[in-house]
Parts: sequence; C-alpha cells; structure tokens
Amino acid sequence: MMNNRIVDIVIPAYNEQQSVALVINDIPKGLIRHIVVCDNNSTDLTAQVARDAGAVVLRETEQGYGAACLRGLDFLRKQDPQPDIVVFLDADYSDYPEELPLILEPIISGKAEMVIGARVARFREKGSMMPQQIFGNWLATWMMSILFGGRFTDLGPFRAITWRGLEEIEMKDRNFGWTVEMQVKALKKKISWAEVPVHYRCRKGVSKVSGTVRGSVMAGYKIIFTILRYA
Ligand SMILES: Nc1nc2c(ncn2[C@@H]2O[C@H](COP(=O)(O)OP(=O)(O)OP(=O)(O)O)[C@@H](O)[C@H]2O)c(=O)[nH]1
Ligand SMILES: [Mg+2]
Repeated sequence: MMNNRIVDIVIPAYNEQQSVALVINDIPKGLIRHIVVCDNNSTDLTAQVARDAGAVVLRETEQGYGAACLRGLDFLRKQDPQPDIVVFLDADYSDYPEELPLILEPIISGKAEMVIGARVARFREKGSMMPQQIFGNWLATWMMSILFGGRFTDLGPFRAITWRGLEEIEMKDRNFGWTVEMQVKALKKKISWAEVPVHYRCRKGVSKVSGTVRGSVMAGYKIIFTILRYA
C-alpha cells in the first residue's frame, strides 16, 4: 500500500536461484501487496527459493520475458481488488528493489501513469550493461523520439504503471519486445510518463540476453522490429 494504492510486483525469472531471494528481500514490504514471481521453466531451484522468500510463484511454460510477464498479469487480473499499480522488476539482482519509492513517486503524486527506471551512466556499476545494450537503448529511444515524439533515455526493466494504463496499453509481446512495446504504446496512446534515474549493478548468475551473442541479436532485432511495427 502506498497512499492507499495497492501495488503488486511482477518478477519474470528464468534460472535465477542465486538472485531471486535477494531481490525479494530488498523490496520494501510495507509498500506492496503481492510479489509475483513468474518462473519460466527454470531447471534450477528458482521457484522454491522464491516461494521460501515469500513470493507467489506462477509457472509459465512458454519461454520468453513477455510470456512470463503476461502470466503475472493474468493472475493480477483475477485478484479482488485488482492492483492500482503494477511494478516490474528483473530477478537477476541488477536493479535495486529498495529504490521502489522513487519508481512509485511520480504516479503517487499524480505526475505520471507510467514510470521507467532509467539506468543512467553515473549510477551504473562498471560492466553492468554491455556496450551493445547501451547502443541498442540509445538507438531504440532515438527512433521512438523521431517516430512517436517522446524522448526516453532507456528501456530499463524496473518500472511501474497504473493498472488502468496497463489495461489501456493491452500488452501483447511474448519475449524481448516487452519493454519497448509498453513505451511505444504509452506514447501512441498519450499515457503520461516519467523517467527516474536508478542504480544498476552487475547481475548475479548467468546472463540470458545481453551477455550472449544470440540474446543480443534477437533482442536488438525484436526491439527495432517492434518500434517499426507500431509506427
Ligand atoms: N532471457 C530470458 N529471461 C527471462 C525469461 N523469462 C524470464 N526471464 C528473466 O528476465 C530477466 C532479464 O534477463 P537477463 O538475462 O537478466 O537479461 P539482461 O538484463 O538483458 O542481461 P544480463 O542481465 O546482462 O544478463 C531476468 O530476471 C530473467 O530471469 C526468458 O524466457 N528468457
Ligand atoms: Mg539482467
């Protein structure tokens, strides 16, 4: 609960047994209702570790970041009452969950419906973002500013959006296009947004996307394709 608003958190997780409990432990518990971990076919102890740390654990068998997030939203849609605000957070402990109040502030104070945690250079641990990821984010946000007239600086995973905004956006992407789809559609549907600078550190465990050639190429391709598709 933050200012009488119900906040739920969705955490997509694929083989993150080393980090998922650290993430859950650092979430300011007084501010939120459910912590929903969407386990994406993990072959390690992710689900058990997350459950032991106090999360609601769902299983999504279709591989993909978006598929996992959509599973979490299905669950929240069935809650009574539904949340007022949904927060997304990665399971790899790159983000700082204790920065949740910063992410929520623009929504609580009525300044925005969607808030993106921007991983600014001055708050980034060395090596926490790959050069191709930094370039990809720059390119994607620049293309979005040309095509849709809103200048984000990042496609960061740590973000919050009102339930109303999320339902209006009607998220569809089932893998790497998830973050950019939310931002593109927010611009197109004129949903108010804000960015707040957040800290970012090197992940625990094994990289699935930006630290692998295959992941980087697939994600880069999907992100650019998603921007052009909605243009
Ligand atoms: N790649 C991938 N990640 C998933 C999937 N489902 C959930 N995730 C989670 O999505 C988050 C982001 O994946 P990461 O591997 O951290 O990708 P990244 O942040 O681009 O790159 P690194 O942090 O450098 O590895 C993590 O919490 C993953 O556990 C999936 O199907 N594929
Ligand atoms: Mg990561």
